[in-house]
Amino acid sequence: MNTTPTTPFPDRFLWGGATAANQIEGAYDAGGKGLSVQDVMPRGISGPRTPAPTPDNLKLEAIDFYHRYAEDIALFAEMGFTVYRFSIAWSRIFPRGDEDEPNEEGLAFYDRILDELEKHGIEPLVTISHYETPLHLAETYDGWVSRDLIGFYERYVRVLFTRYGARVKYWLTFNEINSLLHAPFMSGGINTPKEQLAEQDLYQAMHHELVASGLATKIARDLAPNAQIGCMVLSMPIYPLTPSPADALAVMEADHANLVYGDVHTRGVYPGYFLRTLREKGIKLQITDEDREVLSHTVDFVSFSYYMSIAETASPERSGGEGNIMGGVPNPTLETSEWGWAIDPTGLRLVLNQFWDRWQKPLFIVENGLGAKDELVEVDGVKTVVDDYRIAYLNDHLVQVGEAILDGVEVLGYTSWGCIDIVSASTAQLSKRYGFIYVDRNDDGSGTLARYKKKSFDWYAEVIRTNGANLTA
Ligand code: BGP
Repeated sequence: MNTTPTTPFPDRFLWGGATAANQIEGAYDAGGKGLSVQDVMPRGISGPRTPAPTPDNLKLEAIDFYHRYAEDIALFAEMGFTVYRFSIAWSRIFPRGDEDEPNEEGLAFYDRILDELEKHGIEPLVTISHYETPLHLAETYDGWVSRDLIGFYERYVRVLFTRYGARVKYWLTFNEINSLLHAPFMSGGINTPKEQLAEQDLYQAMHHELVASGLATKIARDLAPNAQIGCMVLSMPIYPLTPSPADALAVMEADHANLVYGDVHTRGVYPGYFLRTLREKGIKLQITDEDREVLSHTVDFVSFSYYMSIAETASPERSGGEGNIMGGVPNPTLETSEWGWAIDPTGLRLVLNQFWDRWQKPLFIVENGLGAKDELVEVDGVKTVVDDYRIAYLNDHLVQVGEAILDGVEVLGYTSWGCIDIVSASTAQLSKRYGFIYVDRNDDGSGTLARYKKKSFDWYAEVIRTNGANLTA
């Protein structure tokens, strides 16, 4: 009698974790790296930019992955990772962003990362641009408002595919491309202050990024023929605050604002509802015939981040949103994390079904996790964190991924966000910890940078070893 425990996860399901260069590497000016927008955002998305890097910006050193990557990747391998998502810092490769030739020291650093991953049999999943636009491009060209950025991005992508195309099977063009309108400086390197930014320029920047993403997909067919190119969006199921048709309409309109990016990446054209938005805003996008041809190069898969769901209402007294970047109103039926993010595992099943039904493209969950205040303790003389709350959060969300797979959704893999403690994006804190591995560094910059396995480290290793059979509904 077959005693192997059953699991909905397919045999080749990829299990791992995700990070981003600006949140993990540190060494912000080493190896020829130029400044990125992150180096002048000491308080993350929620704070002002500074004229130059300031010592209170934890990202300048982060957790020093730049020097400790071999130790950290060995820990990922000990958990049994079969995939690891990381970003390449654009300003390590092109320090100013508009040079003709790349920085060899930067390229060599990512060669070393790929060597370590290869040594452990871990598949690399590379984000080409993860909120890390070179600062020079922001300050000189106003970031993606300028059509010149398409050419700079193309040059960057050609270098990456030529150098790494044979070693990297999975590429993501832009991290959470749909956050652009909400976080223009962090997401699009747009230097003009948000309150002074004309909508015409903002939507033109969106168009430039979508064209650049399509161009990366088109180029990959020649330079990296064995690679799969994915888009990456921030997912956020939206529920009507009341069953009123007005709230249902508010949900449809909020959903459209998020889904248009995935629609363009998978269908290759702007949907009618988006053209209506442009008409009603009086925006006339500058779109060339070449742009239209480039947009027709659709992605191979859709990847996304999932943390929370939100509610939406048409009523004028709607309160401010709690979302990590997007708007919406708090959902009174859901508990929230210590940072106010709604905890909704069912929402992950809903968004997997919505994306699959809408786009019929394989899906990849490339961010999901719980940011929490962890306490380092000693258990049997060993330093650790008893993070049962994180195990419960991840277990409940992974159970819902299994439900979606049983619903017929094709899911390629799952990389938990912040598989090791790193600097948060929205607040630039280290105290908002996501990892299976605790890093001894605090918000005031103190700490030894030592790594300690949390209780969730062994739990996740068992999830991977059993391919999800140890999850409890
Ligand atoms: C997403 C970003 C990630 C990560 C995540 C968690 O928007 O793509 O880079 O930071 O948010 O958010 P935070 O780090 O603010 O907790």
